[in-house]
Amino acid sequence: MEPVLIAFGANLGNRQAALESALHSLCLVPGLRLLGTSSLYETEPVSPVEQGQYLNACALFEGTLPPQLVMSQLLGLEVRHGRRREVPGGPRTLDLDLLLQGQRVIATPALELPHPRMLERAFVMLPAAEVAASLVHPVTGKTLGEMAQRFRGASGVRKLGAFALSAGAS
Ligand code: PH2
Ligand code: MG
Ligand code: MG
Repeated sequence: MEPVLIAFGANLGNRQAALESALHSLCLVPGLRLLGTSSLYETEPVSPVEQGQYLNACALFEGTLPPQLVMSQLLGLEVRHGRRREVPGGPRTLDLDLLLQGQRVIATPALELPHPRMLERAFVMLPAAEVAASLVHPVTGKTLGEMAQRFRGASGVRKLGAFALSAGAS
């Protein structure tokens, strides 16, 4: 068993429904077990492409699934939720990023672990630290709680309510 930390984002369509539906689907994947979720956050887009506000959140699982199979689950769910990769960095119906899986460090074209941009992003680090403060980043050797400190009070990231499984999610 190892911790598997996943970031969720959406800024097109029914954002909350997409995030909750993806969370529900991930809970049904054999080899993944949900340990907890962050709050939902509404965040300003960080992109050169003009677009609407995102909903972001993180969920912590424990799992026995190899990271390549976690990634293929995430990509499949993005497609099922109507993700089109038209504009790089453009708006999206669902974005699922594998941030960390245990202490694995991987650099292949298909998969990078830890996620290469996670440490720069308040919209990732604040929810990540909320659900997994004691996880150690395998490259910096610091906990997510420590590394999220610099984003406390950051503008453009607003905590909303709970990110949880709701009855109608599919
Ligand atoms: N994702 C991006 C680019 N910019 N900005 C916010 N606020 N939230 C995101 O999830 C996001 C972004 C590319 O994955
Ligand atoms: Mg992303
Ligand atoms: Mg992504």
